[in-house]
Amino acid sequence: MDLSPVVDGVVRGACWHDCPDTCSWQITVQDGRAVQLRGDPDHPFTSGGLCAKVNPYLQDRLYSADRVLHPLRRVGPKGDGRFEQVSWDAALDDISGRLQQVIEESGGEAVLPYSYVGTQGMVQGMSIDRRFFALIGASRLERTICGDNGQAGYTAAMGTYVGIDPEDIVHARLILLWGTNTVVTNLHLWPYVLKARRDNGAKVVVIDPVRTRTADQADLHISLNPGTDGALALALMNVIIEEGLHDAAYVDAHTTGFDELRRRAGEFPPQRAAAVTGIDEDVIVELARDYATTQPAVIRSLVGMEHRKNGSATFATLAALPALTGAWRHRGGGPVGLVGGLMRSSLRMDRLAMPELENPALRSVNMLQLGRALTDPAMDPPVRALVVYCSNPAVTAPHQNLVLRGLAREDLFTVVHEQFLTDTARHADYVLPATTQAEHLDLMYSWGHAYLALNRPAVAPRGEAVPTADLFRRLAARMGIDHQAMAETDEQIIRSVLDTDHPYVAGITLERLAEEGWVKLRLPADGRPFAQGGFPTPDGRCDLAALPVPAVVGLPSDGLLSLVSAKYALHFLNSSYGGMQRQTRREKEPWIDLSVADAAARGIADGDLVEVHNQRGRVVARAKVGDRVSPGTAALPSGWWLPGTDGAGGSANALTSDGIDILGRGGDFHDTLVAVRQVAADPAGTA
Ligand SMILES: Nc1nc2c(c(=O)[nH]1)N[C@H]1C(S)=C(S)[C@@H](COP(=O)(O)OP(=O)(O)OC[C@H]3O[C@@H](n4cnc5c(=O)[nH]c(N)nc54)[C@H](O)[C@@H]3O)O[C@H]1N2
Ligand SMILES: Nc1nc2c(c(=O)[nH]1)N[C@H]1C(S)=C(S)[C@@H](COP(=O)(O)OP(=O)(O)OC[C@H]3O[C@@H](n4cnc5c(=O)[nH]c(N)nc54)[C@H](O)[C@@H]3O)O[C@H]1N2
Ligand SMILES: [Mo]
Repeated sequence: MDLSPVVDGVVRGACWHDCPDTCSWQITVQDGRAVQLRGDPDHPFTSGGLCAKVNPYLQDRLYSADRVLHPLRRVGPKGDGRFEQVSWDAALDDISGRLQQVIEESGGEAVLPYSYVGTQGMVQGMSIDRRFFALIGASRLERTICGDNGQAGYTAAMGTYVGIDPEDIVHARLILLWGTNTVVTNLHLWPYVLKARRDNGAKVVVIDPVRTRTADQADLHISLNPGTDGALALALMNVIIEEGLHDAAYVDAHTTGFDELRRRAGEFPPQRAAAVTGIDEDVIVELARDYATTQPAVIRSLVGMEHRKNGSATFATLAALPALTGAWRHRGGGPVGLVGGLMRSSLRMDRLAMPELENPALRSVNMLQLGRALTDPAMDPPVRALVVYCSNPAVTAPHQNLVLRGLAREDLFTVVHEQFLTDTARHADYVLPATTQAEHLDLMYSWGHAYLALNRPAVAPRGEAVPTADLFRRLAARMGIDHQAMAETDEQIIRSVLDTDHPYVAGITLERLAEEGWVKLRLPADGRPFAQGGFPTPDGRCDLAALPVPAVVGLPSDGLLSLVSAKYALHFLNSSYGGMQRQTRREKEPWIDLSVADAAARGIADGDLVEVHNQRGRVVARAKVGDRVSPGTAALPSGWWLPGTDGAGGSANALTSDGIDILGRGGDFHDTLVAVRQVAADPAGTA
């Protein structure tokens, strides 16, 4: 079917960002040039609106003067960012030769791919690329930077991490936004929350150590010590069980582990939990009663609180709440988790990477520990070639200075496929130009709703940019890899992903997607997946005590503060935009939230420049002193690119821990302790 760009007309597509909203859009093309972009007004979730980041996509990304449009070869020292333009032929010859040499001398494992969800497109983000690395026998990358701990915890308890359809939040009468900053990170879910408030008088509660923009708009903000959510959840269950507010019939019929849960909850009476969490005892008791007696009650969680050593244990504990109270019985009750599981379980996603091509005996590298992988002398073979695409690890991976030390290795051959000269790209031997969303075809995944979208290319690629899948087809051809897995076209890949008898996908074809732009998975009409039990666990029951009690770790001591570096910057999407003019101007500069008490103890006034530091690095930021965080906690937005030569500013990941969850494989970014000191008083005294 003809899916090529148009000269004149309106083309349907969808946003590429790693964001739960996956907005559908329409691009108007005149004379082969995209002239207008707008959110698809008919898409229930997008509802005609995009966001502050993506509204200027045509100017800021597609037609940006800063785009990488040609292959570039490094001419200066690593990290200097000096390159010369070369032809695709010359670049591919050199790169394929270098990769082959590394493989011959040190084996395929000496090559490490590094990518994440720079695009949520299934073709450009997770298909031909994966096949290529499997076929050359490269080290395998564990893509653990987001969602892993939450998924592991929920799955241990419920057999799934999905929960209910987020659109069913409209039915709820109590909404707990637990460790998620909806207004910033999941903007298009917010109207559903407001609708529930308007139509059902729903109460909106935010549980977050930071008074976020979302907390500002909630009916109640419960601030707690970071990492203590498990203690809070157990205390809530303690009250619920003590007061006989649990749904004994549901517990009896559809769960296991009640006695063990009761024992664990017994260890957290509200008084003790208050001491651990920093929440008033009364608030805990009232929330417990509210949660048990208001139906439907929904718990919306995302990834904010999973990035901790106790992340998966915390999520397993949270999963017991809706089973204990029988929240699942009511439409709009239960958890809303990582909804991507709906697509993972119904589409033929295995037709993307073709896992059968991969040799499971080969070494795997946890992406959270890229710095270690590049610098650890015990790595055998050492990583000699690194191929980065759809990610900017120089900014987004924890323990940034170790990552940078690795990227600076003169004996490391680094290739980066990018749209812009990111901090990672600046360290490359070759930067190869990548297309942006309006320039390539893709089938769009969503982990925040159940709408599948087709992104049709609106315009031809600019310059010499190529889609990710084409890059790896070209490389494979140069390296003489003649495998049928590399011969599939983008269209064929999309067709095979949709080729399933799963009831959710019934009636969804490429033709229909091309016509309508997006289609919702056909979910069961009832909307209450476990009202009658039937959890996808071995015994069909929800395990109320699936993982050990979440340890409380990383609490501050010795004058150190617990640093949360989540996504507080409204105009950044992870590090995308963290070095771009319009968005950095809007965000102004890196800032850090401090409590009045912690600031006073350090002689810091609102508006002062402060140095935030620990054994891993330092960041200079503007102090915002107030009541956004409680004493002991500090909040710094992630996403800023590396500071300029003046050393001001900086990426939160200069400070963050590169450890992993005690039980899982995900990260512990937010279990980071820092010291803070004043470097300059606010010069104008104006802040
Ligand atoms: N504007 C914007 N939108 C985004 C992104 C972005 O960078 N910018 N990123 C996208 C991506 S990749 C993701 S994964 C999602 C993430 O979506 P969210 O999970 O909503 O976002 P985060 O900012 O990671 O974390 C949410 C909140 O968790 C809180 N938190 C941290 N530790 C704890 C804790 O111990 N307990 C509790 N209760 N809360 C805690 C943080 O203070 C933060 O406010 O957002 C997506 N959407
Ligand atoms: N301190 C701290 N660090 C964090 C987090 C946090 O909360 N705090 N959040 C973590 C989370 S949840 C996540 S998901 C990660 C995300 O980390 P990353 O995956 O590194 O995300 P981005 O910074 O958005 O970088 C994506 C890059 O992909 C490029 N790109 C987009 N489309 C394409 C394409 O089609 N082809 C190619 N080749 N490139 C493309 C973009 O230009 C961009 O530079 O960050 C993590 N890092
Ligand atoms: Mo993420």
